[in-house]
Amino acid sequence: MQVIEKHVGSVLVVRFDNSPVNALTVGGGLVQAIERRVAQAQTDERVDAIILTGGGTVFSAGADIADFEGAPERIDAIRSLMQSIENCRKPVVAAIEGLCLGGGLELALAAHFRVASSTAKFGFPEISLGLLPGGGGTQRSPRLAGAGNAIDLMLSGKSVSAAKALEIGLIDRIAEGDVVEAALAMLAAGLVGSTRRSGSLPVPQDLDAAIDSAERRTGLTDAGRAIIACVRAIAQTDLQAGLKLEAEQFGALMTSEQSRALRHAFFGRRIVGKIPGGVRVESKGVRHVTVVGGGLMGTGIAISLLNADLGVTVVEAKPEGFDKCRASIEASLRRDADKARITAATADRRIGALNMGRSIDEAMPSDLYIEAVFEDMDAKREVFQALDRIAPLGAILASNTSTLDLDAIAQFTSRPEAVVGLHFFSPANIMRLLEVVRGARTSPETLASAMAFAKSIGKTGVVAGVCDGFIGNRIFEEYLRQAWFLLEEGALPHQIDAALEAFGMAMGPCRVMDLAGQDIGWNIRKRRAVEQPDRPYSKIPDLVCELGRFGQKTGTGFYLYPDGRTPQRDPLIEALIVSHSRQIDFDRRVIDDSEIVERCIFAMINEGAKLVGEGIAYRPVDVDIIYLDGYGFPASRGGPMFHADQVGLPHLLEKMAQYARGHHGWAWEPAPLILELSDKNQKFGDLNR
Ligand code: 3H9
Repeated sequence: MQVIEKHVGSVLVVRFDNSPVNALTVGGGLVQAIERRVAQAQTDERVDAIILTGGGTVFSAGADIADFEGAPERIDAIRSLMQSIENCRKPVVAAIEGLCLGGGLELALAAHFRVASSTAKFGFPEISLGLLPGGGGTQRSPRLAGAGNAIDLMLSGKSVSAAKALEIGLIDRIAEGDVVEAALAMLAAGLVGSTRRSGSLPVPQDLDAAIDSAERRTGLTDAGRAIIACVRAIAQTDLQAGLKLEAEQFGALMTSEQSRALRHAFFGRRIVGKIPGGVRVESKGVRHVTVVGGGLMGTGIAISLLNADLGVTVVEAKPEGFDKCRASIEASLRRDADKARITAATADRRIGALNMGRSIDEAMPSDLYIEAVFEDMDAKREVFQALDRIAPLGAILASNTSTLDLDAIAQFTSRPEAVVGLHFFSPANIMRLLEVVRGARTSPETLASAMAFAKSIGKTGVVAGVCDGFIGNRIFEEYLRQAWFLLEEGALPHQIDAALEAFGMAMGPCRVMDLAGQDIGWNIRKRRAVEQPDRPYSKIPDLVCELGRFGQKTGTGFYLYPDGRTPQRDPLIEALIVSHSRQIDFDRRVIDDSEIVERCIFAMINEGAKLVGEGIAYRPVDVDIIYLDGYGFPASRGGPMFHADQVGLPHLLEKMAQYARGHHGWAWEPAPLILELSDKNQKFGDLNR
């Protein structure tokens, strides 16, 4: 059933019934079902007015995003519904409780009157999917709320409260109590009548000023520009012509790679939360967490836990570390209050939820223990043996290791089924990604609970199997390997960074390693020289490290940092690179940007495919989300594996074969999964279902 209808006197109440978010699905028939009810009510003499309403927590989250993958004409049904509502000769009232987003808000705007509960929320999130409001939103919202307010809503994608929506004219009333009862009372009192309340044209000067200011914004996307074009049309044409333009723009955006990539990421973030094999992701109810180790990582983890309103104990043995950790946590929470992100009372409450201990024995009984001490097996052994001794049965024991063998760590306890990896990314209170590492003996309940915990603290949890570097860093190593080879073949750091930043990476690899600390990569390369002598690296980053240039923290790395932050080319490093090429007898050549991008990104894809093939990553989309949420991969490209599907696997293999004939061609052995998919004429996307 798509709608539930009820006659109350002469009013027809139509309640949407499409759990969980009342998506306005065309494929599933909700849109057509609402339109049918509206059409029937027009001719039904028993009906004088119609109320459209949703559920308690969601009026409607908008159009069904899955519909956009099908035939574009399908979407016309939504516009037809909006027109039927607006043109209905009997008053149509939207009674709104909970979330009213995207197409859901457009439906409300097409109605003649909008009454909402005080907790309702309104927004146009389409821009985050690379789209514009395509159900009349670009035309009706400026007429109701003013061009400036409407543009702000559409370009930001953010939601506003019912009070704000009332203030700007997006809705007509806030109801005390039940919204349907309130709508019925208003109809009975003749407050709604049959007059249309779909707004009036904005004053031309206001419209021009709003458009001017929107056009000056930086970072406008294709969707942003299309929104502005549609709002501009309000001054030039009538509503119908404006709606037509909006529909055309929506169609173009919907089929663009940018929007397809963003939709892939939307569903991807939800798919990665699912554990194959029907394991239900549910929490054991984590309320109190002990973090062992109050260094940079432990401090960041503690902040993110306090921000999620959990009780936290941080155990730090070193006196100076103890004081620094407490001070950093307090400073971070106070800063949030100063910047009005939270109230002072919330900051106080969260600071009050922090306990500090000097030894594990001082930890309060916790539901989850997160070890964040330095990367040394003996240190981990000591922590996990102690945790095994003190942690209550049923608690989760987690390690934040990024390089060590989780299965070996689990063996330090008598309960390896309760041990899981929680690999936070630095700064842990900011970065959205959390790799949840599944050890050989981690129980499904522990894994499910760790994933539910990730969601509860606002992180995107992605499951990774045990291997050196897990998913993210194992791929990153191959990306860097190509970047460093490119340096010895003819490229310079600024060229590599510029090429990859133009592709869309948040920061090029030379800058990233200067920021993260060149010594981190150096340590890994030293280890690899012993473990994998047949997979060498370029020596160039080692030469940089040998000069004591570890990046921003030492003031110099690949670049100079005169102001501490902004990279500046350094002739000394460029000379060092050129001289190294000479030493290894390599004739430097001009390398174009497309080769830089292909080699770095294709190496990433190849390793990603190996990880999926080995079962370390459940699905290609897991790799995509890790790269989008943890490594600055451009959102508009949907992640490395989605990008590979756009490039085409046969073309990818061809290019890899070409690079395999070049410098250090051994690094281009194709992942068996790519060969297999390409043979079967399939894509990575086929494995995500
Ligand atoms: C639009 O409206 C275009 C129109 O302007 C024009 C048309 C012409 N469609 O996030 P959750 C699924 S574009 C389909 O885990 P939460 C979601 O995949 C749309 N499915 O819950 C998940 O499925 P599963 C503009 C949707 O409580 C389940 O619902 N609207 C949609 O954490 C639960 O979702 C948006 O962009 C959808 N629209 O968050 C809003 N929405 O269980 C997108 C959700 O199988 N949605 N699903 O994994 C959201 O932001 C969040 O889902 C919401 C709830 C805040 C609503």
